[in-house]
Amino acid sequence: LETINELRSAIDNDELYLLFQPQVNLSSGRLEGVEALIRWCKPDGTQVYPTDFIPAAEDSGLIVQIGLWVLNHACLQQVAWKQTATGPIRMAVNVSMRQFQEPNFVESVITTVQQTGITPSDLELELTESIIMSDSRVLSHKLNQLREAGIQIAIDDFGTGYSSLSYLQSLPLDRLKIDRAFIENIDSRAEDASIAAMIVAMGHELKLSVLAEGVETPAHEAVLKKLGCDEAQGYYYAKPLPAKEILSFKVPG
Ligand code: G
Ligand code: G
Ligand code: MN
Ligand code: NA
Repeated sequence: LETINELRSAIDNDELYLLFQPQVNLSSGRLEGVEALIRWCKPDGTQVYPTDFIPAAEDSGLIVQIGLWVLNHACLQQVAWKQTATGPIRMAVNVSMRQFQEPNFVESVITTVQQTGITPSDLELELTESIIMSDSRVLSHKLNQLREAGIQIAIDDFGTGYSSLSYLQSLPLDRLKIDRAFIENIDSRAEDASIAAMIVAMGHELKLSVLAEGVETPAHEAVLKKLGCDEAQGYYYAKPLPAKEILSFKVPG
């Protein structure tokens, strides 16, 4: 409860901010997009990580307000970047289950898109596999509305759930993000390399782009390139960075 009261005032007092982690195209070696990741700095300087406040924010429903704050700031940042010489950078925003379940979720996203002026296809919503697995007509209706609006959809932490090929085929999706658990030992455990290979093949079969999360070493990258994985994200390229560092970011190698 203490956390919730502090978090409520954090929104009003500008204690929340965003970091952005680069997403790199593995064939062109170019910066393709960024994932927005929320941070909270308390007035006394203490940093609180999302794993320590997102669950409480979900339980209390405060995540709805926080989610809108994130979406608005991420879109404004993308629009500002697009006006620089660097050109467009896709902006990925995490969405929690509670947020997605709000009856006016899609409407609020579309309103934010219009108010910020972001090109809808420059925005990607990251939904967890558990949201996708909540098989319902409401889910597919919401995804179809987002698709019609031109907004992209990625499945985050993919491979940890049990989505089937035929089920995924019925949904309007754009990208699979391979969970970092499968990347960690991709260069040393044949089983993990096989799972990653299967996800890449499955994604491509479904005409989806595939991004590997948690790429930490050149060896991880080498295996993923060999598998034909489209994009990668992780500490090898950069940790989540303040906005002003994104424009000077250079892909290693
Ligand atoms: O940034 P970090 O790796 O510490 O994130 C930890 C977890 O918090 C991840 O699961 C990430 O998806 C989640 N997270 C980070 N930022 C946001 C956000 O803006 N909204 C939601 N719903 N989750 C976020
Ligand atoms: O669940 P989600 O994929 O949104 O979580 C993103 C989280 O993963 C962020 O908190 C980010 O800090 C973390 N992260 C990003 N890159 C790496 C990495 O290469 N290794 C590890 N261990 N964590 C990472
Ligand atoms: Mn994510
Ligand atoms: Na993830």
